[in-house]
Amino acid sequence: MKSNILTMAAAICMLAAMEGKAQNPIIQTRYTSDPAPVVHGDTLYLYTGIDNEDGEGYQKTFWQLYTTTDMVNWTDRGKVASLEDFNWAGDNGAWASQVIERNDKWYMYAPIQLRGIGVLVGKSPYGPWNDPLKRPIINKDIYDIDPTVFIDDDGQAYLYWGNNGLWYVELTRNMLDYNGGIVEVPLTEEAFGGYKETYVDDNGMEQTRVIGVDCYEEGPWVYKREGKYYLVYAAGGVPEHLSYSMSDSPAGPWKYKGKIMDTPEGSFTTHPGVVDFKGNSYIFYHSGQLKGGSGFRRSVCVEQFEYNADGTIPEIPMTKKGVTTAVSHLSPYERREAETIAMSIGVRTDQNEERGVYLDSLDHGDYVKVKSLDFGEEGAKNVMVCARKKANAGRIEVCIDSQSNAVATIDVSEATDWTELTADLDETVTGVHDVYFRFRATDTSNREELMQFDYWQFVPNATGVESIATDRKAGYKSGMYDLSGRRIHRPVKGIYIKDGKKYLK
Ligand code: FUB
Repeated sequence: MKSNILTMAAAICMLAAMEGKAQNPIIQTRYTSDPAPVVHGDTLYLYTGIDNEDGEGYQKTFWQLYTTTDMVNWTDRGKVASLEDFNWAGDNGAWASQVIERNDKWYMYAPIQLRGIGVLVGKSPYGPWNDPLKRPIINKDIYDIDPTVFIDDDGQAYLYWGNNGLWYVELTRNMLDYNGGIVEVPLTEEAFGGYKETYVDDNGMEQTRVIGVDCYEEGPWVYKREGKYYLVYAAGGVPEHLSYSMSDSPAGPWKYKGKIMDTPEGSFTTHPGVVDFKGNSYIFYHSGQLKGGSGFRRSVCVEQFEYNADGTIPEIPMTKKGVTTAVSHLSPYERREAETIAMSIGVRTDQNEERGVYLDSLDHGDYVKVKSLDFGEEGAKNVMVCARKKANAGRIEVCIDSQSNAVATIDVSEATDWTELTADLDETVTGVHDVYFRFRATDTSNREELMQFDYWQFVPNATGVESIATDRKAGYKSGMYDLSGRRIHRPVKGIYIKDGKKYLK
């Protein structure tokens, strides 16, 4: 049985598909929240919190990583860190984290709600992580959440955080301690457009109200751009919107600059992450707009924007369209993970030690879209998928630009274990195209799951590339070969045809 998120995601995505090119929310396979983007080299790493699919309230136990090189296709890298990485954490409270790289080490500042902010150190953006302190780096009170970390041009690193208040420390060079004490940032009208005041209402109940036009709430995101310091944050009390302040120094004083974005659809919180990547500026946030979503089941969205000439940030509309233009093209001739997705319907990801992350819960009618693949001038001649059958016999249709334009069909019904299966394309595909992988049942009255899908790769039509198969009959092949005929990755298992009979190897 498909879970809520999937059938409902299907509905919203259908709508999106009808609209043409909708990309928000950018992840459709689960509820993601509290986006923390970090750019390193050619890649944007997006750390997210994961919201529970059932029930109300936050049940948050791990963080999930997604990566992109083009801003339209997101590769699910799986559970990147969890409460289990801290021996002092409980079994809930993996709230909004942020990750930063320094001297080839990666630091994840992660709040464990009610227990303080921890810091994990990893050798790569994927971990594995170590908790060298074995205790929180910050543990002042219950408001120690939402850390944001930033390294200034002079090498001084700062950690800011806070709900219902904003604090910062100057981190030591090893990023694991701080000099001086915790500094509280005054929540003045000048700095944040207003402040919250507590009062007792006519029924004797304690309430809060905003004095002024705006106020800081939580979720700070601090960065420097062209000599100016920016502090973007969730503002206004609940429901939250995004606002920002600027300063000439990381220590302030901050000057309120206005609202950036409205309260997101379906969520009483929002949470910013702002980066420049490949010449463009992007703001990440979360909303409750994935079907089945709510204030406790949020989904990460992104919008592109341009700074005003004076460095201020314009008001940025939230759109369903999101970012639809790829900043670079993926090559279809490299092995691609099936969990590299621009848009999907009905699809889940799962992971294990042996395979890493793979697509699961694939039913008749589900699909994955991958955007802007560059097939080049020579084009592709065939395509390989690595999949395995689950309960129901089915096939993968590989379509170009539209779901009604299948150029190859791959039968997965005999792949009882992970198998590389190849099919020739009905036509040579050249130039830049979107690719759909459609999952179809042989018997559509059987509603059981069809298959799992791990990776795929096209083979170019270039001179010298004969085939990717040990046996080319009937389109069942295994192994991938480079121009000199050398195998470039090991087949998991192949179906071979000899004397008209199929053999599993
Ligand atoms: O995800 C839990 C909390 O919701 C975060 O810490 C806040 O920023 C809000 O997004």
